[in-house]
Amino acid sequence: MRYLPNDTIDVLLDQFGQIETLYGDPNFPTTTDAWGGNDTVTATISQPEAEVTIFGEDNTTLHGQSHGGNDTLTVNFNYGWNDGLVVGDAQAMTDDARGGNDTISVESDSLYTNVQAFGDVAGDMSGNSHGGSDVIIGTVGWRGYTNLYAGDAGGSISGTAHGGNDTLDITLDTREGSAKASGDAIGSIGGDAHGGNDNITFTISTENVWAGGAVYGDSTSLTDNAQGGDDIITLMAKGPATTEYARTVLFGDAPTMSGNAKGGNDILNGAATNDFLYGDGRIYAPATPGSITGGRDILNGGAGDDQLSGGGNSDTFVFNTGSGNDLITDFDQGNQAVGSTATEHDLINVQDYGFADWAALSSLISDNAAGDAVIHLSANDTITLDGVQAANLHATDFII
Ligand SMILES: [Ca+2]
Ligand SMILES: [Ca+2]
Ligand SMILES: [Ca+2]
Ligand SMILES: [Ca+2]
Repeated sequence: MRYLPNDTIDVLLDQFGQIETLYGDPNFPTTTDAWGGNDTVTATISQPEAEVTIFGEDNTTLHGQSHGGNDTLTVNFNYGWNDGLVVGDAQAMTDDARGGNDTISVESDSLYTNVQAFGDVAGDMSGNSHGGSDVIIGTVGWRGYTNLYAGDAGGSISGTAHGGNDTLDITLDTREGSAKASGDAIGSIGGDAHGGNDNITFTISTENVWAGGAVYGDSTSLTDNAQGGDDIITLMAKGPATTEYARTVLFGDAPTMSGNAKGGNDILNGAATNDFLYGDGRIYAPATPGSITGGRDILNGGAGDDQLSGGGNSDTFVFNTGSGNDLITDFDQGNQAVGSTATEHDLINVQDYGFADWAALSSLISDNAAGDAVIHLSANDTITLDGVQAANLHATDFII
């Protein structure tokens, strides 16, 4: 094993249109195993149209037993109209390569600036490679619309590769902007690969209306025999009020699940905005009926009028006082979406409302004109269960 040095690199981009590419360990060996240094790379941008690319190791593939170092990579965006690509380790990883435990900070509240930040690789993870445990802190500024963050890979994860257990903290510090954040990959997770157990906090500004995005616990698609990790996704909203158009979608695993994919057991928390929460995915294409397995997820939309979908398996929906007018789309029906005949038993937790008993709660449940059960938690808070009639609800469906 060759060990590479620990470097400190500081670069100022102070010219209009300046383009810089920085490597913590340039010429990382590709024919022998190597261990990257623990590098600190900082870029500061003070002019428009400047672009920076940083790799904690090198723009190459980590092979064999190679191991990325634990790098600290920072870009300070101080002007606007800038682009950044920041990668904790390399372009790709395969064999038994391991990503380092990196800290990436790309806090941009400057205008028209877009960032892509990936904890391990810009491209794909294959073989039996493993992502590190990375921390990514990102901020989106005014009219940054194509910001992408992933705990492990900008591309896909396949083979028997594993995503690391990462922490992402992304803030849309703007009235107009958007970002996508994934615990593991932006592309698909396939083969026998596993997503890591990630913790993602996504904060949107509600001072206006066009800030929003999408958060994926694992990736944009899970296919083959892929297994989603057990993720915690928390949406926060800062600003004076719930806004009509701030829309964020949270997926415990991935929007599309196909083949024999398995969802992880995820915890999703919405904000005061009107949110969409999916415990597993939204579009299912099982290889055979029932071949996709959902995770046992916990969903809490928070305040606002939220749409909640647990997906397959037995999920818990939690409602605290002031929960707004929410819709559960698939109460006890998530397994049907993947063609399974297995029964599931979802639960609705309304403990925070302090009902005395089932008699008190059941007196507040009635069908609406469409024949769907509506639970009137308070004068301002309701839960509507799409496709379920009040007569079919029982004390055992609730945590009171
Ligand atoms: Ca991860
Ligand atoms: Ca997950
Ligand atoms: Ca909400
Ligand atoms: Ca589920």
